[in-house]
Amino acid sequence: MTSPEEFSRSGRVRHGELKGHKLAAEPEPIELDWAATALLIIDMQRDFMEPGGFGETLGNDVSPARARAVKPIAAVLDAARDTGMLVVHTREGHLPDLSDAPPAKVERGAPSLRIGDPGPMGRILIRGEAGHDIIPELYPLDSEIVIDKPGKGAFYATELGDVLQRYGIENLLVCGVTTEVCVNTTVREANDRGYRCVVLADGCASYFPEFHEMGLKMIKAQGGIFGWVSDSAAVLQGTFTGDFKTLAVAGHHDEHEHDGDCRQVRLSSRHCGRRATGTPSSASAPTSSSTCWC
Ligand code: TIU
Repeated sequence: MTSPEEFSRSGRVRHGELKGHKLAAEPEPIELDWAATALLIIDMQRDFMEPGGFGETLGNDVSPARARAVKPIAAVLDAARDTGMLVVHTREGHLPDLSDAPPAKVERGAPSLRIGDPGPMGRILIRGEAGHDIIPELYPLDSEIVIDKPGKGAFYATELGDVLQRYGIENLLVCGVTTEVCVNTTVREANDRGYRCVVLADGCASYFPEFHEMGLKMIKAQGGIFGWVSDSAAVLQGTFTGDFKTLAVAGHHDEHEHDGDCRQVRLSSRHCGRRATGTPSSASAPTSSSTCWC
């Protein structure tokens, strides 16, 4: 078994792998320690991507954002799973009693349906409702971490900081929706906490194309004031191909012993995902002794 503390030492993606390789990015290429890097997918929920959800009730046409971001994220997610990179999904949403939803947020604007109102995918932006869940194309594996967040930033009132620290994560590949709201807020929070953030331009989307462009510019301006901007092709070509992938997968088999309960999914995770309580859900970080993180 590999504990979270051992993650960066014994995972399939090893420290120093691809040393000297620089990921193409703006404002300048960046060398990352891939064993200390996590893929962070922000709020790819039905509530933001499908008609009848929170995004649409705010007055937005949600279909262009979905058309834009899903495929690039899916490609990087697939590669991250193959190489054993830590994958973290987030979901914005609130408790059914709205005790974690500030009135200032619930009352703002003039949406057709407010947070907590019943909609076609269940109550708008409420945990446990169909609309709150992640879209099928990017659905988390049981072994992946899902962070439920009440705010726009993924660090506010969540366990994300603790989880990343336990796994020795220093760098974040960030994608999701929307570029200027939850992606930007999270990147700013992460930057202040010392993480190197590389935002995947084609893996992000906004309901407003101009905000998407400006949201990315704000991150990479002034020498990368909040982080770097790259894209899915650069990540895939630069990091998940050739010797790196071969070494990574071989390394995994060398050192990983499965017991009868372990269900490794298509070589997709450094941890096997056996979890006593089942589904990907709130607070599914590996804090429980009932969770197998071998
Ligand atoms: N409205 C909008 O652009 N975004 C949000 O409300 N949440 C996220 O960005 N996830």
